[in-house]
Parts: sequence; structure tokens; C-alpha cells
Amino acid sequence: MAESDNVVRKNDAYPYSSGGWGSLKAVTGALIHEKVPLKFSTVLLKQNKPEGFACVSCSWAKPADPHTFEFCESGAKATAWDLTAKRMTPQFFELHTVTELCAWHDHDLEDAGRLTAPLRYDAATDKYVSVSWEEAFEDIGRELRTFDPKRVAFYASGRASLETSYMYQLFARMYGTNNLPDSSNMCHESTSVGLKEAIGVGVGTVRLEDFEKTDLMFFFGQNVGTNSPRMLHPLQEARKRGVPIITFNPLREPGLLKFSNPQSPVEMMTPAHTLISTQYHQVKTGGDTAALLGICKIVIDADDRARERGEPRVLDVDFIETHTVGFEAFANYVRAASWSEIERVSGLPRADLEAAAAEYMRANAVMAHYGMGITQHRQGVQNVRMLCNLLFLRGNVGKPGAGPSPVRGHSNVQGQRTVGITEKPELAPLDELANQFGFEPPREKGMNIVETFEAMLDGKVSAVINLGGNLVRSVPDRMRIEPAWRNLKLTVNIATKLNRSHLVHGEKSYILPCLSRIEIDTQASGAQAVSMEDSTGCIHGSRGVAEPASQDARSEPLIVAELAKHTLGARSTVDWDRWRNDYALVRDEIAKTYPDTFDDFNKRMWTPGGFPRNLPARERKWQTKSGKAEFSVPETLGEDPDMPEREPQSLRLMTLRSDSQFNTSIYSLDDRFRGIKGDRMVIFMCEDDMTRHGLQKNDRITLRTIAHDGFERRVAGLRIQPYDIPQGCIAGYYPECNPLLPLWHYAKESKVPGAKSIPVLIVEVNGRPREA
Ligand SMILES: Nc1nc2c(c(=O)[nH]1)N[C@H]1C(S)=C(S)[C@@H](COP(=O)(O)OP(=O)(O)OC[C@H]3O[C@@H](n4cnc5c(=O)[nH]c(N)nc54)[C@H](O)[C@@H]3O)O[C@H]1N2
Ligand SMILES: Nc1nc2c(c(=O)[nH]1)N[C@H]1C(S)=C(S)[C@@H](COP(=O)(O)OP(=O)(O)OC[C@H]3O[C@@H](n4cnc5c(=O)[nH]c(N)nc54)[C@H](O)[C@@H]3O)O[C@H]1N2
Ligand SMILES: [Mo]
Repeated sequence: MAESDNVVRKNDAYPYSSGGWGSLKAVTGALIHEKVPLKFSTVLLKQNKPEGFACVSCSWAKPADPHTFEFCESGAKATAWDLTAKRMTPQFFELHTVTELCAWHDHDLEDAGRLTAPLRYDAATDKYVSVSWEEAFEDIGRELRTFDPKRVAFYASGRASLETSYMYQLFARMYGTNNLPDSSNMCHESTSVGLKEAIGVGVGTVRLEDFEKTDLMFFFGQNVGTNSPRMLHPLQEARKRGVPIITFNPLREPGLLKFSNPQSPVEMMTPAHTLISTQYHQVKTGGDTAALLGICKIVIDADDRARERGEPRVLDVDFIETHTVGFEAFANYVRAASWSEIERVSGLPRADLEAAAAEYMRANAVMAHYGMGITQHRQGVQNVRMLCNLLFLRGNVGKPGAGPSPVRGHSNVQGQRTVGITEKPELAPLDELANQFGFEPPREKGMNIVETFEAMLDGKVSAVINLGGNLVRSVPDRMRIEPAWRNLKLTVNIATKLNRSHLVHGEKSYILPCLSRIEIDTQASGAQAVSMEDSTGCIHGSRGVAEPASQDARSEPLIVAELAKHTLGARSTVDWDRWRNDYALVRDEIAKTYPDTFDDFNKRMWTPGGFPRNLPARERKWQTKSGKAEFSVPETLGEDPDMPEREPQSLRLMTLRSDSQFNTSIYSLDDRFRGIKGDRMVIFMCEDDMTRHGLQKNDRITLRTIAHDGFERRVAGLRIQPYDIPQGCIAGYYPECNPLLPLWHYAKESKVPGAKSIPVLIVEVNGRPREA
């Protein structure tokens, strides 16, 4: 199929390519708004540089040979958000009660600036009041000692360094629990489970160098222009070599269509741009397993015919025989699958899948990039396994230029798992920790995010420690969660900025302001550095370059060390003071626990481009149950068990990000790429559905979740925005739509909430009830 058939359409009315002048304007606007001092430009020059700091936005790889401006619009906004000149001092809290602040918008809370001093909630005045660090640590330690450790959860949001994360998990385990829920539980846990089963490692296998060797890329459910824009550089290079990119996404995302490189004077001066996607398939939400099945069917059929005719085989027979199990069962399932079902569930005509399969069969090295559109479904793990099935057919794992490429979110979310933040005891180095630190770690499974909140609803959680994050906003079922969160005995928030989770506090609540890693961190042994792992499994050092937001903010490693010391006391053999004074000592311990990856950590962390973690699947060594790469037969075509076919008016809601937010941090109410200004209470809907539901542009609707568990889940005041999106599928923003997402609507094997397929009905239009 010609490029233009699938990509550039007459009705593609979006003037927004990613990058370009719009991008520069957006960054400048953010700087002015944040009153960021002029030295900001020198800070940006050090972003993602071997001797500088790792950006606090996404986790995309940092090249060994960086561009002069190795940052993007999103990264620059995230940096501006941290380096803002605005401050939230204790005086601010004297002026505002917590009840009053609860009425503030998420944007306004964080926009009021960086937290500067430790605070404790004071019930008598309903205000956060200033407290000394020592008093805070002592009180928190004393409180924690009174709880059953199994009733305490230690959340980690994914931004904290490897050093902090390692200390944090050790603290939790010495305290007596594996309750280490993390943001990955809401994000790429479907990857961690699915890839582990399929290829024996829970992370992607591609590295930056593979972009130079690939000859085809897939993009499934990842919005690169908004969420990992620096990845556009290697994509653009690959496109210049003529590498096709085939995208599967319900929305025509401008950031996946074309790219103007702000670092290329030619593209900035002329309307020239690089086309990103050479084929763009608007799969139905949740239809990826079906679409992948269709492609596999064409490939296997072609191979069956080739074999019958004695022609060269289409499958990589040698790879399948030597390296995989389960092929026959999978192939038989695929041969039996019906085209009408594939077309119905994927929403794509067979011809489109044939066009994608034709490219796939021509290519020798294929990468599959993917994001939340794959993982945040009831069938999230199955989706990941289907992607692997497709790659296996032609040996596209463990060879240059090929492999699965989950594009991770938070800048160190992958790394925190690498150093032990997990509720699953089998993934943690418990024996090594026991030997190294002379204690008996808990062996039973801890709680992940969904389990923590289920337990909280049952009154079985006493305290939550938050290393970053904004859980009452980011988890499902906000209207049920908030009252349960208020019943906690203790909430401790290590944070850079105030957010709603700090306001919906427990009986006792602390806010402990921390440094951002963009800031200079000086401890007793001198200036400190930290490290992170990027999306491609490479580990980098990071050194702060800006003045700290406040003399009374503390580094994350220091805060964790002090919490551990004050909680564990003589129970702990660790000299937490030495660690907080010199993070190099923490890295030595990480290297002892994980010698395969972290040997000589302190030196190697400054390797340009980072040093790679140990990834057996890259060498075609499969640490799976069978010792081989495993095909798997999907359970269903991807239909959602919570999506009642019999409700003809039902719609499938996906919740998404704009370019002006980082998760629950809302930089502004605009969504430049999708052409939205000043409003996040928006529902994107196709014209057909608008007609079917009798709606006009700008009508305000109320959505109700289809669920029969006795809870009424509604969000009102959502404005209708006509958009190019498949029929029956609608989109809205995260976190505004989270009250609609039931806690039990998650991927079975990974418990990742199904944030991309919430079954909903329209129950009100412009304030008037509507019959379902
Ligand atoms: N600027 C910015 N950058 C970020 C973040 C941010 O909030 N702002 N968040 C960070 C984090 S934590 C993460 S996890 C990543 C998230 O980055 P992404 O993985 O890109 O996540 P989303 O923005 O949720 O969008 C997912 C994309 O999937 C598509 N989609 C939805 N449902 C389906 C489906 O069923 N099938 C297919 N094929 N596609 C579907 C949507 O249209 C959308 O384009 O970004 C990280 N980077
Ligand atoms: N409906 C729906 N829900 C979703 C998603 C979705 O797509 N749809 N996506 C899910 C995903 S992928 C994720 S990752 C989660 C994210 O969920 P969370 O981890 O809970 O949320 P964040 O918005 O990333 O956290 C923001 C807060 O972190 C703090 N912070 C920022 N920087 C730092 C720092 O350097 N150190 C510390 N200690 N704190 C800091 C600030 O106080 C800020 O307010 O949400 C999930 N929820
Ligand atoms: Mo994420």
C-alpha cells in the first residue's frame, strides 16, 4: 500500500508536527510562566549529557554522542517545573487550610512552587505546620514501630535514583515487609510479566545502536511525540535511511505523523518535515491482539504456501526450532482464526493488515515499540505476548536491529525494579540481602498497587510511605480511595511539590521536601552523584547542576537513610550515616548484591551512553520456565470481559496524557498536539458516534461506568470534541477520568489497571439525564 494511503489524509487537519517552532514556543512559555532564572539555558545544556544530569521526564536512552540540545519540549518543561522560582514556604501554609487547598486544581497546587521545609499536619488548625527534620524523623520512626509491618506500604513513583531505591527497598525489608508497590504496577507491569514469560527478561532488548541496524519498526499504543520525544531523533535517522514505521493507534496522534526537528535549521526554516509513520492503522481500543493475530495469520499462511511449493520459507525455521517452544499450538490457533472476527475486533480491514504483514515479511530486523495502549488493558499481558509471537515468527529477538521495545515511563522506573523494588519475593535478591546485611528478609509476597488499595478499602492498611507520586490521583476509583486514604494512621510524603495526596492526609501526615536531581547535592563527603537505568537497559550517572530550591530541603538518599535509622534503630546492621554521607558506598553495596550488572559500578556509571545491564535474551539465552522463548496462544481476541456486548450504547474510554502534563503534574490545561486549549475536561469522539448519540461539539456530558458492583462511578462536565477515532471508542484525560476506572478492572496476570478500556455510558447531556 502506498505511504499516502495510510498516512497523509485530506482530512488530516492537524497543523501540529512534533518538535518545530511550536515546541520552542511552548518551552519558552513554560520558562516565563515559571519565572525560571536565565541561567536555565546553561542547565539545559547539561541535560542528558555524560557529565550532567539525567532528565526527570521520560526514561528514553541517553546517547553516548549527545546532540548539543539533548532535551525535548517535554523534558525542558519538566526541568522548568522543577527549577521554578516559586516557593511554597511554611508561611504559605499559615495562610491556607488543608480544606481550602483541597478545592484547588492539581495544576494550581504544584504551580505554587517548590516545597521548602518539612511539614506536619496539625488537626487543631487544619493546617500543615513547620516541623524540624529531627522531630519528623523521630516521630515517623516511633509511629512505624507501632504498626504491623504487613500493614504498611512503601510506594515508589519511579523518579528516585538507583541508590535511593536500593536503600528504600532494604529499609522496607529490614522493617519487615515486601509491600513495595510502585508506579510500574500501573504502567509496564504487563511487560515485566509478559516479557519474562516469553523471553526470560522483564524488560526490552533493544539498544540505541539497534536503530542503525533495523529495517522496520512497529509502534503500538505509544505516543512518542508527547511522551518520549527524544526518541524522535533515532526514529528520524532511521526514516532517513528509508526504514518504514507502522503505527497502530486508535487516535491519529500528530506526534506520530510527522516531526520537525527543532535542532535542524532546515526543518525549522521551511515547512519540511519527516513523515514518522509510513502506515497508520487506527485499531480499535483493545483490538491489538486481533490485529497482531491478523498479521501472524498472513505470515503463517504465506509460509504454508511457500513450504508446499518448495519456495524459500517465510518463517525463520531455524530460530523457531532451536530457540522456541509452543510454535505448533500457536500456528494451529492462528490458522483456525476467522477473518471476520479479526476484522470485527481490531476494527481494521484485512487489506490494512496485509499491508503491514507485507512489510514485516520483507524486513530482516524488526523492532516493536509499544506503550500504555498495549499494557493498560484487561488483556495487557496477552497483548505483550502477542507482540512477542509476531517477532518470534521471523527470529526478531536477540539479533541486531530487532526486538521488543517497551517504552518506559518515569525516568528510573525500570531501574528501581532492577535494584529490588518489587512486591514479588522471587524477583528480589533476598538471599543476597540476607547474607550481605545479616538479617532475615520477609519471604511472603507483598502488595502491589491494586492489592494495597484493596486492602486499604478493607481497612487493612495503617500507613503509606510515598517516595514521590500522587496516588489518590493516579490510582483507579478515586472516589472510593480518597475516604479510605483519610483513614490511614500515617502518611509520609517525600516530594518536591504539593499535590492532592498530601492534602487527603492520614491521621498523622508529613510532607518531607526533597531535592530534585537537577540540583546540586552536597553531603559530608562532598558533591554527590546518583544513577538511573533508561528504557534500553543502560545505566547512567547523573550530577545536579542547579542551586537547591531550599537550604531546608534534603536529598532523597538522606531522607530514606534517616527514616530507616529512626525506624530500625539497633535492629539494622547498616551504617545509614555513612551511606547518606557518601552515595558511592551505596553503589558498592549494589554491586555486591548484583555483580553481573553492577560490577565496578562507581567507575562505569560515567561511561558515555551508559553501561548496559545484563540481558541474556539479547544473546538468545532464555531464562524462561522452558529455557526457550515461548510462544503463547491468546485466551481471547482481546475483548474485554467487563465490556458488555449487550449494552448497545456502551463506549470504550481510554485515558491519556497531553503534552502539558507529566502524569498527575499538570503544567497547563493545553494539549498542543491535539489542538486543545485551556480545558482538560474533554472527551474525544468521532462524528459517527456524535450523530448516533445526538451530540454537538462542546456539549457537556456525564459519563457513568458500566459496572454492577453497587458503586456509582461518574464524571460530569466533559466537553465533546470531534476527533478522528474509531467508532465506539472515546478518549479523555488521565487523571481527570480516574474516578471512572474501577479498581478491579485490571490485567489479570499483572494487575495493571485497564486505563485504556473503561466501559462507560453517557448518562447526562448538558445537565439533562439521558435514557441509556
Ligand atoms: N510529556 C510527558 N511524558 C511522559 C509522561 C507524561 O505524562 N507526560 N508520562 C510518562 C509515563 S509514566 C509513561 S508510562 C509514558 C506513557 O507514554 P504512552 O505509553 O505513550 O502513554 P499514553 O499517553 O497513556 O498513551 C498511549 C497511546 O496509546 C494509544 N492507545 C490507547 N489505547 C490503545 C489501544 O488499545 N491500542 C493501541 N494500539 N493504542 C492505544 C493512545 O491513543 C495513545 O497514543 O510516558 C512517560 N512520559
Ligand atoms: N487513568 C489512568 N491512570 C493512570 C495512568 C493512565 O494512563 N491512565 N497511568 C499510570 C502510570 S503509567 C503511572 S507511571 C502512574 C503515575 O502515578 P504517580 O507515581 O502516583 O504520579 P506522578 O504524577 O508521577 O507523581 C507526581 C508527584 O511526584 C512528586 N515528585 C516529582 N518529582 C519528584 C522527585 O524528584 N522526587 C520525589 N520524591 N517526588 C517527586 C511531586 O510531588 C509530584 O506531585 O499513574 C498511573 N495512572
Ligand atoms: Mo508510567
